[in-house]
Amino acid sequence: MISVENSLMLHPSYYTRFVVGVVLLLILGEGAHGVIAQEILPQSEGSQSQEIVIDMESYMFMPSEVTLDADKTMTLILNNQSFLVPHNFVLDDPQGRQVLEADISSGESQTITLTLTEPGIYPFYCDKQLFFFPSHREEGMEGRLIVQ
Ligand SMILES: [Cu+2]
Repeated sequence: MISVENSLMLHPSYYTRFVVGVVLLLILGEGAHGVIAQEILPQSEGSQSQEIVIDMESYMFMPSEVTLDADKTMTLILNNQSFLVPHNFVLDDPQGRQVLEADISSGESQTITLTLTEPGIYPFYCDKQLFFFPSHREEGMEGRLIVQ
C-alpha cells in the first residue's frame, strides 16, 4: 500500500512549509535583490508537492488524464459535482493492483495525499453500479494518471 493520509493530517505541515518558505523569502529578500527571492520560491514549492483537482460528474472525470512527476507528493482534490449520485475514485497501479479507493457522496469533496514513486500509467475509474445497470466505468467514468 502506498502512503495515503487524511487531508487533516497533512495540511498543517503543508502550511508550515509554506510559512517557512515565505519567512525564508523575507529574510533572504532583506539583503538580496528581489530576483533572487523569486527564484527560490518555485524550486522549494515545486520539489515538494503537486496539486491536482479532478471533478467527478455523471459519468466522467474532468480532467480524465493527468501527468505527474514520480518524485513529488500529490495532493488530489476530488469534487463530486453530481446531484444525488455517489461516485468513487479507484486508482490502480501499472500492474493492476488497487492503490486507492475513495467514496465521495454527491456534492462532497475529498482531499487525498499520496506519492506514486513508480513511473507508469495508473488507471482510475468509478466502479459504482446501480442494480443491473452498467457500472459508471462502463458509462465512461474513467481516466488515467501518467507518472513520469
Ligand atoms: Cu460514479
